[in-house]
Amino acid sequence: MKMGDLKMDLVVRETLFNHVRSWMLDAGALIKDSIDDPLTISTKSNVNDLVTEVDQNVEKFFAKKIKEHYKDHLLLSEEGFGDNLKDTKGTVWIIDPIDGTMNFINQKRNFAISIGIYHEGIGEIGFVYDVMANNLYSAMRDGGAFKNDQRLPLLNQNIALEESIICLNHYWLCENRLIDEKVMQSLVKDVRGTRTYGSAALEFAHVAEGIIEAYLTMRLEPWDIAAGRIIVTEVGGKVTNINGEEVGMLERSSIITGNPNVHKKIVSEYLKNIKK
Ligand code: 2AM
Ligand code: CA
Repeated sequence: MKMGDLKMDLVVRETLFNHVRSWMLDAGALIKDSIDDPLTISTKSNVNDLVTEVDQNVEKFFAKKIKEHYKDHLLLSEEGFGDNLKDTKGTVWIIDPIDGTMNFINQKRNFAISIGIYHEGIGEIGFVYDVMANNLYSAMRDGGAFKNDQRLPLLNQNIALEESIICLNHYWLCENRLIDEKVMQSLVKDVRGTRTYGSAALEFAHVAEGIIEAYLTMRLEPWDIAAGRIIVTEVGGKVTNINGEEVGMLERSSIITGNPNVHKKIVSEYLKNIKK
């Protein structure tokens, strides 16, 4: 294989981008139309790990579109209608049909459809759709990131940790098996404020938009971050595990994403000694 083959053809990519954008809006309209209908809720790994028929139907909607229009593409997705991937070869759609399922069920808002498209392991296209707010975040590699039709500026490099808002799940401030909660508590004391939105994809989008400076969490699946990392990267943000190392496209990992200097400071001054 020649080096050039690793990158997706620009015309192919733009057509693909427009297809995904239009299907994303169609899927969002289907969700909005049925938002007040009664839900069938099931649990997965534990009582708070939830899935509904809507999660499954949105994933099936995209699986069908991919089969119809992009037969040679592969699908890695949360709810079981995708392919069994062994490596990062080819063109892979990584889909979370509803990221923030608990919000979807309890709040009927603050959830997103998340789609990242990778070609030979390189992130090419990312979409995060905040369905109820009707905000579509998107990016193409080296093409910048957008919120709806507005290009997002590069992140401010000079913001200090003390002026920052960071997002994290409050669970990590409680005594737990994985990390030292005292380090997390000192981080929370040092920043300007904390938030928890409960949708990793949206938290990535908010980092890209520059309305929060960082988001960190201890366990994420590939579909939680696939789209968001492409969007954050396009505005100069960082995405690593809590040791500051790159995370592979198929890995389940801890994650910190953020403004470059805030990310650097949190990794080097707080997360270095956080593992139990
Ligand atoms: P989900 O709604 O698609 O399950 C909530 O803090 C965020 O973490 C959401 O993006 C949620 O995705 C994700 N999440 C929840 N439980 C998880 C788990 N056990 N492993 C990985 N990600 C999880
Ligand atoms: Ca999900």
